[in-house]
Amino acid sequence: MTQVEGEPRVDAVLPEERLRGLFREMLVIRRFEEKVEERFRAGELPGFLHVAIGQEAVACGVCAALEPDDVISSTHRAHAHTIAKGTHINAVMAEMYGKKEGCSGGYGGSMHLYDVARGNMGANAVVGAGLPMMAGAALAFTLKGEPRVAVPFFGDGATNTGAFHESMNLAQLWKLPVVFVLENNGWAESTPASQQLPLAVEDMHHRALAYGMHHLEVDGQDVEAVFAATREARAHAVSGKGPVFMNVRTFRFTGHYVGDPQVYRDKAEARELAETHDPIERLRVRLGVSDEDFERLDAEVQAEVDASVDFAKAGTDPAPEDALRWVYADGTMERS
Ligand SMILES: Cc1ncc(C[n+]2csc(CCOP(=O)(O)OP(=O)(O)O)c2C)c(N)n1
Repeated sequence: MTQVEGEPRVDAVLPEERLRGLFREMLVIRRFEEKVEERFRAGELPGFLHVAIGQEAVACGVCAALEPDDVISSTHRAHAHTIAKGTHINAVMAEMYGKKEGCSGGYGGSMHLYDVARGNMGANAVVGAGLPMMAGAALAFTLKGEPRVAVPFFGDGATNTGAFHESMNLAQLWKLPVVFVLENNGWAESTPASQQLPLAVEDMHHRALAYGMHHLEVDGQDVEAVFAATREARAHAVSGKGPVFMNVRTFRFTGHYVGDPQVYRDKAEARELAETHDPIERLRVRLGVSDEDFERLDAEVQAEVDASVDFAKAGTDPAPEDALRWVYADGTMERS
């Protein structure tokens, strides 16, 4: 991680208790995603499914470093961000099953998870579409004088969209409190970075330099590093010095979507990556969690995830007559 030039160090070190909490959270997300993958393959879940197995430390490290009033936007790979921002897995699982008890009332599904009360302004299936929303939220914070930051998560593929460049440009021009979090896993669907970007993945900070924006390089498999970088980025952005771009290097252990045969990828290499760059295993070693303690915790977490499936299955189907309810304004907004 590179420290922002001239920035004082902020409280960027996690006490062990919080680190243990993050270890548990990362495990919850991993087991949750394995479970939704299993249930999807069993034909129980409608829609399309993208998991972020291997990227858990990014979501958890970033969200742990934010204040409760800060907001995020997410992508088609949204489960980890949503859980890390505080939504209970029961509400996320119920959303997977299209139930009213889901965090989006059963209308969104995997790619459209949101939870405004917890500062999750929504996952978006349109690549790059969360960035202008977060620039807008940050503009509102600035105009109202509120010390909050807006944080879009996005992938390397999204950095090729117009929405990315417009948002970066305006955010820097107006010194908006945005922390841009690039989850740089080197893939956009089946296209490797080398075929979709004129820059190498490690050189992605040039995207920020083009706008004169501060940037940080972060090891996304190390939750402590992600946390520390986000604390610094947040301090910088909220102090009125302008946005920060975080190039967070991470790995996608699985296919783009559940069911992706990954014919474009060397499977042995992907397997090896999962063995050598697992953020959960890395933290397990760092914390010295014994096999016995891990098994106990894992069983507890697995039981919680299983219970979320029971919760979801017992949920209520949205009524067909409510289908357009969230499409149009409900009349509470006055027209001029
Ligand atoms: C505007 C737009 N273009 C194309 C797509 C199709 N699409 C869905 S995911 C994806 C790849 C996104 O890659 P990246 O932003 O790197 O995110 P990652 O999948 O690595 O998390 C594409 C091209 C889309 N959903 N929206």
